[in-house]
Amino acid sequence: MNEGVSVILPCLNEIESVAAVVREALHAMEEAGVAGEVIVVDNGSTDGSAEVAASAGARVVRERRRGYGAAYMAGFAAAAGDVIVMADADGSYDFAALPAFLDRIRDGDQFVMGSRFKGHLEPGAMPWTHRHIGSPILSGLLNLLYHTGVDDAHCGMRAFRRDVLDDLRLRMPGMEFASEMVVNAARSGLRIGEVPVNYRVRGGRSKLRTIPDGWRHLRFLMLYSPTHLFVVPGLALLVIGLVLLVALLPGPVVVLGRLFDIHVMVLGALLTLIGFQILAIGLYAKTLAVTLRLQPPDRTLGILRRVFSLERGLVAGAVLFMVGFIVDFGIAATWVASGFGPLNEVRPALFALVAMLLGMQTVFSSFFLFAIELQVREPA
Ligand SMILES: Nc1nc2c(ncn2[C@@H]2O[C@H](COP(=O)(O)OP(=O)(O)O)[C@@H](O)[C@H]2O)c(=O)[nH]1
Ligand SMILES: [Mg+2]
Repeated sequence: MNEGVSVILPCLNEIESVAAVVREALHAMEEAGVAGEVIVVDNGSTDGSAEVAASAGARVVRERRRGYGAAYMAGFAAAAGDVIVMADADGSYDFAALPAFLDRIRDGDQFVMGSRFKGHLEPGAMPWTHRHIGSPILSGLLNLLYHTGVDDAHCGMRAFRRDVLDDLRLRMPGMEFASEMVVNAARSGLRIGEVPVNYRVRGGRSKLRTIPDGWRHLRFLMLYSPTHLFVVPGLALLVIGLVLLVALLPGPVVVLGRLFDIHVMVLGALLTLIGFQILAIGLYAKTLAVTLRLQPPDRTLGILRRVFSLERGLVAGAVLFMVGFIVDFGIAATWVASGFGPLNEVRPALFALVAMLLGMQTVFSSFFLFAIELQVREPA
């Protein structure tokens, strides 16, 4: 390969390993016959890691913002190479895999992931809870939601061509940066390759905090897909709620010998309203994400754009509201006609309440959706 390679190592208090890793990376590049540099990105080491890394031959970059993602973003900005290789500064990744990464890139892969599960996993290198609980759950969810096809989504050894940086849209400052990169590579339709890497017991202490960092990954995966976070659960609750509400409107229902009555209808009203709220937030989120070009248009948005217009929303909302209003008006009229006698019209009253609320929500949600579409989009 005649292009330069930049190996980037984020480093937070890795004095035990960083110098050896820098030398290992330089040696691997030499063996592979490629020119390049090793950049160590430090943002707050207090153990002298930066100085040691520099003496071992690395270029040290300092970043003010804390975090694994922030460190990498600073490293990418400083990199001179056309190909960027990422790895930890803790001695855990075996640079024997470097030529395989470069081969994949040469073959046209735009983003290459390491896989520790396909390489040799040294006993004790990965805590049991990460290997058998955290990693399968987070990798599984990532692939379920974003179809990346990557087998070890949290492997820290990766490579890509610098010219795909814009497609990767990297923003996340913490450990969730690792997920962001894979999700965006898949979303941008990059050609993703995979290479086995050996994973060894690290020197020093891990900076990954299982619960807070696991949560940051999970939070990222949820936030990044409004369809799964809002639209699907919202629609499900809305449908269940509406079925209960409508089925119980005429009167109690007996199913399998059990009597379902007004309380279940109240539950139906609750689910309907909750479901509608969640769905509406999902549609705003989806529209915003696509309008701001944070994600490409997808099927959910396609359907929304075909079905929705401000005018249709306003008419539908007004009709719903009027239905509720007429039902309530009827109840009031009966009451007046009976000389303000006893009244027990809870079922239709509940139905009317839900219809009016949904009607109002539909009207104002429609204005809001329309405002996002119209005002947030960049001028052509
Ligand atoms: N500069 C910098 N490096 C970090 C930070 N957090 C972790 N790192 C480095 O990122 C790499 C991955 O972190 P590590 O603790 O090994 O996590 P693990 O591999 O998931 O156990 C290591 O080289 C760390 O020193 C940070 O906040 N700033
Ligand atoms: Mg590590």
